[in-house]
Amino acid sequence: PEYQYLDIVENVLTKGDKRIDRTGVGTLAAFGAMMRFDMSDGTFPVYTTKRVFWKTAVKEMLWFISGQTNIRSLLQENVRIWTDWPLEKYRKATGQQISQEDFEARIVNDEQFALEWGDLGPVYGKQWRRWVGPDGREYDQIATVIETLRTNPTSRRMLFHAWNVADLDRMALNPCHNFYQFFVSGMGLETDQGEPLRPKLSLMVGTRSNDLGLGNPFNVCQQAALLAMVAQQVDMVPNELIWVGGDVHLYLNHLELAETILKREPRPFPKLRLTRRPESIDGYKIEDFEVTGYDPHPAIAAPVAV
Ligand code: THF
Repeated sequence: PEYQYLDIVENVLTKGDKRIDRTGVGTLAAFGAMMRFDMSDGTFPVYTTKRVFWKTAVKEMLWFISGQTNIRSLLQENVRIWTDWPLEKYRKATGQQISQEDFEARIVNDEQFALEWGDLGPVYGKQWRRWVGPDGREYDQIATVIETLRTNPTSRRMLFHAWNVADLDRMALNPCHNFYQFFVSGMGLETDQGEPLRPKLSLMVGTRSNDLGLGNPFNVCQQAALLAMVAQQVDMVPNELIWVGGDVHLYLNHLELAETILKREPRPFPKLRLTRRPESIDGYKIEDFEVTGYDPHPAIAAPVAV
């Protein structure tokens, strides 16, 4: 279960440093945290002390992988977690107090409107798949990592990241989860019968800023999903997901949420199985994720700071 997460939440709640943050909501913050999740037995680290909408989180990961940066394709999948940023921009620019529902409907139904108002700038998907070098060449970091995993799995350079300094001021929000590094162990091993054993693949993710109430549960399960997909593509077994956080914080309007989950008894994590092996990392769909044994406590609604 999620004891590591609950420890971080408790530590921030009781000892966090109070400050007014960029959003004006205010946080309690601490610096430097790590969690390790063993996925080698099929465990899918989806927290249970509140319901986590893991399909939404995995759809967001599929959207990153697709290289897209417009909220239109998210909304077509009924994922609404990125609407607030373009909506705020639209309201400020036009002075119109359009509702979130009307804005989302317009993004979905009006392609021209979506092109003009739905793009988040060069955020995750762009940097992961089409990082632009000084000469204009585009770099597909994901394809490179997968290629290196296949050809040189002891490499210490199997990583991708989104902190493209030159692009930061054109992003709706600077990337929170940045540094994704892979590590392979157990190469060249066989069973007693001489059958080759699949190597084990681990993923470590460095996060500069983490909203413990909303973002963290999403990030951990979607990063676990990424590890499962990449491992399947390169014929390895998922091993450990290691999550590292810099500024880890609780928004001041999430303190009740934090107290509630700390009072609840965590339950075992569910299991994940990929029901199909797509041709490439680009072929995954949400239907490929089969999650069994997820029995969470009730969801807790909480506002997102923009
Ligand atoms: N900004 C802040 N303040 N917190 C974040 O977690 C965050 N993100 C992304 C970008 N900026 C952030 C956006 N990710 C939810 C979940 C993830 C988000 C934003 C919002 C959210 O509201 N989740 C609800 C409902 C989910 C639903 O709509 O189904 C939940 O209960 O989990 C961190 O990456």
